[in-house]
Amino acid sequence: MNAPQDLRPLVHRVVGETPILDVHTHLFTPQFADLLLWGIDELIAYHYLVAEVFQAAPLKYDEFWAMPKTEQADLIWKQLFLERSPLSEACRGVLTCLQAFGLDLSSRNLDGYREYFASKSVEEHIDTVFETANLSAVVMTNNPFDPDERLACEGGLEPDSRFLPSLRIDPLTMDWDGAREKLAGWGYDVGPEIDRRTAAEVRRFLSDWIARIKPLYLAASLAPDYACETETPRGRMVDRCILPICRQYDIPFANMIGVKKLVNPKLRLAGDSVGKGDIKAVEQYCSRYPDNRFLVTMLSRENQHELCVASRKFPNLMVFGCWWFLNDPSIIEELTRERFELLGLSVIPQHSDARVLDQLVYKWAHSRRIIADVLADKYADVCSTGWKATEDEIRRDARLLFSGNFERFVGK
Ligand code: RAT
Ligand code: ZN
Repeated sequence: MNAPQDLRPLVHRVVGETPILDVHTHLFTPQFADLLLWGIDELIAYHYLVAEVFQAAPLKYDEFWAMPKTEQADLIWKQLFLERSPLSEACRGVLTCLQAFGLDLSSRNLDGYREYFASKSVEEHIDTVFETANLSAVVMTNNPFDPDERLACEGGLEPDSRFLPSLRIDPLTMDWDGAREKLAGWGYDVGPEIDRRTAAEVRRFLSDWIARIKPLYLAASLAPDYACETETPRGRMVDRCILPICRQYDIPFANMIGVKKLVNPKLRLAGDSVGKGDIKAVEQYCSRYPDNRFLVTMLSRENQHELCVASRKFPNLMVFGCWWFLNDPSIIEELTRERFELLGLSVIPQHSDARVLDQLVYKWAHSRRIIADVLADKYADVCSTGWKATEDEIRRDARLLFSGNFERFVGK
């Protein structure tokens, strides 16, 4: 009997060589100027690390937020990198980036690292990062409720093949009263109830923004109690505004389910938490609206198995990413294995959620390695039956995972 093929080195090479289309980030084209975060201070003052520094040291919220970014970074560097070892995934990510840029980690010299970034232009750095992480494109999170973003793209988006748009509409599903005030201020005739007239005006607002930025999908993050309901403001919003517009423009609705916003508001962006969602919501939306397509990620680890099962039932459901608190090696490995076993290659295994350009480098280096390892195990399992996987087939499979499934699902 022939020995099974040892495909591990080949799978790692192929996964490394396959360009990635990153389906969810918080990055922006240079058109958005300062909204595109990059460089060492942004990397260190990332909100994942802000939460960690408040755990490690007795700090006062007001004092921390009053500091300029460089001082916040100095403090986090001292507390999380010098006074204890940087073992968390978010800390390790900073080190992976510095290493990839050829900096000497043994120096631990933050000012020396700052000099490297100060010598770069943003355009040059975008090229370096895309090349290092081997990315074809990233999807932005374009939020029309954010005043700075509105300003930056009022006249439309300059097309940029590396930064693709998505329309993010959380206030419509999470805070109708707040959203209504803004819509009214922009000239939409909306009332407190989502009745026929208000729903038509919300659809007009969404149409205007779809025309302006041409998003690949509409997206909302949703609370753990998200349910398929028709009589609550959120339910009416989805049923009467979001899903009809998605059908009209033939784009998916991305559901990011399970976030508990601001359980500690003093931590600001770092103050959100996780709650278990109800898979029934996903099943019912997919079943009641067969002409809509749903990209779904859930934040709670406890939801992952049932989400895979739901995806087996509904071709209009595509699971994506290991979101936020799930974007840690042990959990990525577990989820990736579970997904390949239940869904084969019909999944988008990861997105980066990068908020800082440089994070593309570490988030993808770490995830690529794990995904390649799990894939290699799965090829080994099938090859032990006598099935032979060729390099071309492995390349084809990697393309599906890292861009093809998404492109097909969004219809591009
Ligand atoms: O991962 C994050 O950075 C979170 O703060 C959120 O942005 C989350 O990913 C989201 O898109 O709501
Ligand atoms: Zn995000």
